[in-house]
Parts: sequence; C-alpha cells; structure tokens
Amino acid sequence: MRKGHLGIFVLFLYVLTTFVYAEPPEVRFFNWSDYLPEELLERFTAETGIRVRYSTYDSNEAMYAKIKLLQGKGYDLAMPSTYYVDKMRKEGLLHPLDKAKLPGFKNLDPRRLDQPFDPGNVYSIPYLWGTTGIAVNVHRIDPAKVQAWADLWRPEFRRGLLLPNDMREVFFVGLRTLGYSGNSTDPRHLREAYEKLRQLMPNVRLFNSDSPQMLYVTGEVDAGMIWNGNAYRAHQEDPNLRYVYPEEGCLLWMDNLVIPKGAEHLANAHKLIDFLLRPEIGKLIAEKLAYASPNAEAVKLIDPKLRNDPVIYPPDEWLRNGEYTIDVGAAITLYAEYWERLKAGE
Ligand code: SPD
Repeated sequence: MRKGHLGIFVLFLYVLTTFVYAEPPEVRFFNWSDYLPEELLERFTAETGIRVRYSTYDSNEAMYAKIKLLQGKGYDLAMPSTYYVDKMRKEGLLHPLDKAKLPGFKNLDPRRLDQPFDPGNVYSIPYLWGTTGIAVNVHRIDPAKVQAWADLWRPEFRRGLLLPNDMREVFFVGLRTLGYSGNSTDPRHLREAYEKLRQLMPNVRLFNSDSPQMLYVTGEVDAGMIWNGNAYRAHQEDPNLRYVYPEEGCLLWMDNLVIPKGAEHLANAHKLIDFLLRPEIGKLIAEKLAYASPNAEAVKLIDPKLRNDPVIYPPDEWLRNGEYTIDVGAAITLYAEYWERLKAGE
C-alpha cells in the first residue's frame, strides 16, 4: 500500500471507531432509593454530555432478581451490598473493572478495600458503609428499655416498630438474639430464628427501606431497626430520635458500585464511577446522606460535626461485636422461604 493510501486508511479507521462505534452518550444506573443527590447526575451530564438513565430499588433482592432475569444486561451500574457482590461475582453476573480508567481509586481508604467478598476489588468499588442498629424516640420511650435487639420484643412495642424491608438484616436480628452468627447457614438456627421472628411480628407496624427516617419524624413509629445515616438524618429534624448500638452487636454493611456483565456502556460506566470517586463529590454524597465514606480524601473534606459523630464513624470498640453480612450460599433459599412466610403472617 502506498504511503498516502495508508494515511487515508488509518484516518478512515479512526473515523469509524470514533464516530460509528462510539458508545451512545448514556449510562443506565440502578441504585438504592434515596442514595444519591440527583443534582450530581445533572452535573455529570453537564460535564460529560452523558445522560444518566437512573432507576432505583429498595432491596438487594429486588436488584438481584432483575439483573439475574436480564442475565446482567439492561444496566451499566448497580449498587449491591457486600454479600450480593460476592454472590453476583460467583454467578458470573459482574464485569471486571478497568482500574486504568479509575484514577480516583487511589482516593479510597485501604481499610475498606480487598475484602473477602471481592478480593482485590476486581468487581466492586466501595460507595458508602455503615451500621444497622436501633432507633428510639426518647420522648415517648424510656431509652434505658431499648439497649439490645432483644428489647424489640417488649410487649409495649405492640404494632409500633419499623423494620427494613431487608430479609438478611431482619434474620440477622433473629439469629443474633438467639446467640448465633447473623450469617448462619445451619437449618436448625434458621428455623429457630424464624420462630423467634414470628413472635416479633405483632410488634411490627411496617417494613420500609425507602426513607425510613420520615416515619420517625412524622411520629408514625417510635422505635425499630434503622441504618445509622437515616437515624442521623431523623435526629437532625427531631432531637428526640436517638440511635443505639445494640448490646448483642450491630450489623455492618457496605454498598458497592459494580458493572453488570452485559453492560453496554462500559466506558461511560467507568467515567461515572470515577466521577463519584472525586473527593469533593464523595464529600457531598456523605454529607447529604449522612453515611460514612470509604473515600479517605473525601473524609478529610467532610464537615467535622459529621466526621466526629460516633453514630456515623463509631469507635472500634462499638464495632467489636459487629458482624458484616456475607453470602450464605444455598442457604439463601431457606432464608427466602422463611421471609415469605413471616411477611405472609404464617
Ligand atoms: N437508602 C439506601 C440505604 C442503603 C443502606 N445500605 C443497605 C444495606 C443493606 N443490607
């Protein structure tokens, strides 16, 4: 091929890959509800020209069911908690991340990286972490009576509790109250936890994971299980709402950005992850939602009032009995069966 022709051929290839095969300027993000200030998505679009098609869910199970049904297609980003990262990567539902496209990865706190649910962070980027404990309105309930998960069974809470719509978290409480691991896979433990939780059901007013703090602020409920960030936000509106780290041990969680296997906008998904990894963006997210950030550079920028609040950044001794939820493998079927029966009042 003559030199001039080669140049034209190279130019032709460049035009073809850039303008014909370039990803459409969009990214489809499937996230927990009330888990991202949406103005940040507008900012991302204004900067990059990439439109974010955003939809939400209120439980890991709902997110997983949809992505599994679509065999990892349909979304470019999702936000599973630790145990679902583990499950989804083992089932081949996740796409490995290209760290070269994530310069902001260096901002993350090494203590939040390389966890057993995803060694080497091949598939996941920590977004926010926190604890699940007890919320109590001390104006209406003596706080001395609500120090342990076991206190939720007190008769005075009849039809008064709010629980998250979260199967693993509710079973965590049943299991830990009985002295078992919150991740037990032993069918006898699960049966006992189910029986124990059946006794709790008359005290449950409702299950909600969308914006649970609102139900405390409006006075609809006075106590229940809650994520620490939601308790912090409720406390901002009504100082009578307090967060308790239960005596038996709190539940520890971390939610993580992942790219489903069949994502069609890989480059855009990496761009959005990297945008969320910027320190100033991490700070805005952590301050708005009042959860702890795994982004060490963002934490340095967070309002000291929040950064020094032990409800959100608890001292190590408060976490000593805490436990992360991990993947329970095939036992998940038994959890799901008992969960359905509990909610159906069986
Ligand atoms: N509003 C969404 C809050 C998500 C908190 N983390 C969920 C942990 C589930 N086990």
